[in-house]
Amino acid sequence: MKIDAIALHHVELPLVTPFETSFGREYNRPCILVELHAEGLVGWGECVAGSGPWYSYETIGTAWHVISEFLVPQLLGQNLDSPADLVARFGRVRGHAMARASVEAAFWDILAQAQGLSLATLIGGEKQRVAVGVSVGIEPTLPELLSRVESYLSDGYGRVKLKIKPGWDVQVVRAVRERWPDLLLQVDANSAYTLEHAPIFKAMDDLNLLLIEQPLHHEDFVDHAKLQAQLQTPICLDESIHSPEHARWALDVHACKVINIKVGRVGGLTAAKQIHDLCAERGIPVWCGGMLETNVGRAANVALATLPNFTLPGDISASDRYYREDVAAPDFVLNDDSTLSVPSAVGSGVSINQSRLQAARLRHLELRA
Ligand code: OSB
Ligand code: MG
Repeated sequence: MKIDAIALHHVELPLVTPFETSFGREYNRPCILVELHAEGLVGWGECVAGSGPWYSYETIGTAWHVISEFLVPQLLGQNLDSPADLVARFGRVRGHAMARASVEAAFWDILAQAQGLSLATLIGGEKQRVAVGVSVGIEPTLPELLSRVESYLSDGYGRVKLKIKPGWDVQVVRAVRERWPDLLLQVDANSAYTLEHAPIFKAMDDLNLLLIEQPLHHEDFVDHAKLQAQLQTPICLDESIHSPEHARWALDVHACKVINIKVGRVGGLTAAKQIHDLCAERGIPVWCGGMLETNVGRAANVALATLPNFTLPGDISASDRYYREDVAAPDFVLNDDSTLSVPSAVGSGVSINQSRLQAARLRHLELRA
């Protein structure tokens, strides 16, 4: 496929409700949408880098720079046979996984269209529905958190993830567990703790949590392995896993028993599939993480989660949990069984709403062969 043109769109949308994690509170969410033109087809990918270097060192600014100066020039006017070909052309780039993943995602969308397949079918997915949950941010008070959880449960979510940080942890999680004894419940610390906090996690060990996500340093495997050895509850790594190699290293040293796969964080769908396959071989369950994506990124997440070893519910909530007016349609709607339906349309299954894109757009760049 000959790549004719690539356009970048920096957009920002207001969140339906502010989202607070251990690194801060967000009211709006930016992203870069990558539009790739080849042989009369148009593919779209979403870059999940944030407004600042909090979750990862990547930001909208670094991603814009790396995509436009280093990734796009590797592709324009070139004939690409496969995603592996594209991945190889980005081989000299160290890091910048979210930038690489967004361009690769647009190429996968085009490839699925060219082959007349849905993205899920193209990558070998088998499910018609994927199990999902909801990630619940830190709230100003416990009563506000309880009413937020209650409202998500009444929407139909069957699995809840609570964001925690020092001072907002055991007591909060215990209160939720006492109110809903059978709820599928997990927590995410976004690296807010050190090994000295081990007693806090031991105190959570009898709360029947599905997993504890990224309690310690965002690059660490060693301390996570020490903590995992003291706990029954599985540790799940998010921030520490940037590639299939990181996944293998983490598993080799028993740093975790579960992995959260995010396409952006691991550098693309090809790498995400490799991590999925490695974990399947080793009996390690995986689930699809989220980055408050628009429907463009959500469609890719839903497709990824159709692979067989995605056995835990993903952070892939329905569209109305994030944005009132998404830049792509149709919206994803929660089914009664806490699942999202996998689009059967050709390609990723969503299309850009041009007027909403233009309304939400802060910056735009077109690059041609
Ligand atoms: O750690 O999983 C995380 C959102 C932004 C950055 C990091 C994380 C998250 C979430 C949101 O938890 C999950 C979602 O998109 O629903
Ligand atoms: Mg996380």
